[in-house]
Amino acid sequence: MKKLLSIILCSTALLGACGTHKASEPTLKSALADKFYIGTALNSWQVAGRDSNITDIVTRHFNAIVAENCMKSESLQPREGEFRFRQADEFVAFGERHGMHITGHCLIWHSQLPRWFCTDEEGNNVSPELLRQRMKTHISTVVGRYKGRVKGWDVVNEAIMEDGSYRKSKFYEILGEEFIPLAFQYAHEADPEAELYYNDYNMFHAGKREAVCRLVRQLKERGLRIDAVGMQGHIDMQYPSLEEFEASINAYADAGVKVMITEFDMSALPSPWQSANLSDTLSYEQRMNPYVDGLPDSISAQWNARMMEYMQLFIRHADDITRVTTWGVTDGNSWKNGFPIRGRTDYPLFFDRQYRPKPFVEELIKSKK
Ligand code: 9MR
Repeated sequence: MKKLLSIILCSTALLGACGTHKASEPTLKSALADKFYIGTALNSWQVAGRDSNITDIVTRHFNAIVAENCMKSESLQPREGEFRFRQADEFVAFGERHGMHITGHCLIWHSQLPRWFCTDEEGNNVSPELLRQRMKTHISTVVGRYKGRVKGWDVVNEAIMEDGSYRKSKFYEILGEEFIPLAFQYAHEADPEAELYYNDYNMFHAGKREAVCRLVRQLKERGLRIDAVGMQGHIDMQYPSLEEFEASINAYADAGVKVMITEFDMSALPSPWQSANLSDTLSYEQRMNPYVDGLPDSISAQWNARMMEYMQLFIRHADDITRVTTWGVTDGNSWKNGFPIRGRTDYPLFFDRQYRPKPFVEELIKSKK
């Protein structure tokens, strides 16, 4: 009975997610093959193949993957000298099994950072020498393990603020600006063939744009390797404008690096940071989580149109953009359901909760037939 039910489901709503497609049918990755890699972030549950519909989407439509969480320092080295590689090993093996471009995310980041890394048992900052040594050990162990297999690394993540100043992270407090070149140096020493990236959000802000371009130039002047900057694309229905985003793509390309759209998703929900012009009669919770039962057609149409405009922008810049990666596979497993407000129902990704491609994805695929 169960089997019968799953056959019926497969042949109706879930067609497309049940492996019933012909190998020759066009997919996202075939549609974009001459433009850039099209990637997705994967969590460990997805890597383990717990949901075969997800596996089917990932292997049919994407040719690049990035680890959503399992390669962050708190996962890889929760205690000093105790490396835990099981999930990262499985992630890399998944990518290799499916012939995908594999990105490691991320070596040095102020968040998801175990406390021991930058502070001693009393909570005081460690000395610059000790931090340099810990960074080197972490980076060379991790990059060294996946040498030749992980094609590129987000070496430093989110180190610069919107106004162009450096984030006052522990790394910055202890080592100053120097922690960034050091991280790039250690990563390059561990795998000279690997591409190295700087990755950050709000990369369309003019202040951050200028500071990141300056950083790229400084690294290059010092003879250090940096191949690309990752523009995390966590956008919403209003912000940023395509023009702002495009100005940053141009600026980074002019600074002499490739551009990657690394964490692409678009929230369909009102943002607590913008004054949402919604009815006062609803409670705050309802106003901020208005589409629990599904996205209304009119909002869905706007959402798809804006996503298409963004994809067309990326396609126009395909000479400079090497990869576009969505931050998750289907709406149901996006981090946006829990951020910046917990427990909402958001619709930010390329595939919906029923594993169906969104209309703009179908349009993109069709446009290449
Ligand atoms: O999607 C990730 C989520 O599962 C984690 O809980 C979160 C912890 O900070 O990190 C998320 O991924 C982040 C990425 O590593 C860096 N850029 C911002 C992403 C969303 O927070």
